[in-house]
Amino acid sequence: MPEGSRCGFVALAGRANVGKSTLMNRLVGAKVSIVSEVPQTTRFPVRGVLHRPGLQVVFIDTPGIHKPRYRMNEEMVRLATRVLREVDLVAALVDASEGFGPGDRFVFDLLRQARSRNLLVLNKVDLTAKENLLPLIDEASRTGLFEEIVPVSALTGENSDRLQAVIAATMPAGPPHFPEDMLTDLPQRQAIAELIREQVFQQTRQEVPHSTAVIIDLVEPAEGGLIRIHATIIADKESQKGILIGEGGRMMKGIGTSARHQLEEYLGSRVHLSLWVKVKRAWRDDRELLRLIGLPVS
Ligand SMILES: Nc1nc2c(ncn2[C@@H]2O[C@H](COP(=O)(O)OP(=O)(O)OP(=O)(O)O)[C@@H](O)[C@H]2O)c(=O)[nH]1
Ligand SMILES: [Mg+2]
Repeated sequence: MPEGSRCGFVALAGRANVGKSTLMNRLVGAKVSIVSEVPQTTRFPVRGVLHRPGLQVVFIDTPGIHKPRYRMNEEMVRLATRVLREVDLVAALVDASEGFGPGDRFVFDLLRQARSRNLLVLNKVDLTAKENLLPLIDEASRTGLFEEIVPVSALTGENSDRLQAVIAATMPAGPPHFPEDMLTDLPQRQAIAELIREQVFQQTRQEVPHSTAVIIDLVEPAEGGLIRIHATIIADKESQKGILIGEGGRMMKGIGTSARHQLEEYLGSRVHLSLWVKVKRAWRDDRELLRLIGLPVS
């Protein structure tokens, strides 16, 4: 072990949509986890690794903690809660522009039960006046749960250096866990599915994002250095299939074009992407399918 080397695991936790994935990408300095304005975007823990001389921090972006209505969501919340007990530090996030609500207090209760070391991140400070932070800092201090309270904007990067320094200071001694150039351990197929799903989440509305999943059917090198990808978007109703395809196939085309750009950037080569839409009723309660999309139902 290199002398003075430190390495630790840090969970990013909180209710849905507070900016956990945006913050992880900011701290790691690369796009590792997908982001959208739709709550419950992240469906399973995603690891992102920060490398500094003598220091490695393995961040674990977790699904937003929420009231589950389907087996899929039960599993999302179970995985997120389990991570709290497995890490050296929990960075709990709240949306500072909204203040604390019952969802945040529920997360605080989980932290208390997990007996984790915690710090509190007041995110989205770009959306609120500084004086609104004081009552939040006050209330958070009174819980006795947090070693530090750090206001940041994951979107603009404001104060994220300070957050990084606070986190780094708490990391235990130990050798690096991941090789130097590894930013995530997400398997390539799953990363591809996530990038396509991100476009579905960003381009559709209401219930459609929540009722879709993406399955990768094929990834293979083709002539001219091209990578051929076949993927199926699963919907749970005919009507959602209709929305996903759109008038004259317009929605499918929009999702396909932006997903292809994202995939080309991620894979560093040209991509030929074919997308299909299939209806599979009640897939969110289907163990087989959940396993296929990376949610190992116990
Ligand atoms: N203005 C502002 N928006 C932010 C900030 N951080 C995240 N967002 C936005 O908030 C929305 C949710 O961000 P995500 O990073 O997907 O949130 P999350 O906590 O990972 O959400 P789930 O995975 O659904 O639990 C997106 O539209 C982000 O662009 C911030 O600091 N400021
Ligand atoms: Mg997320």
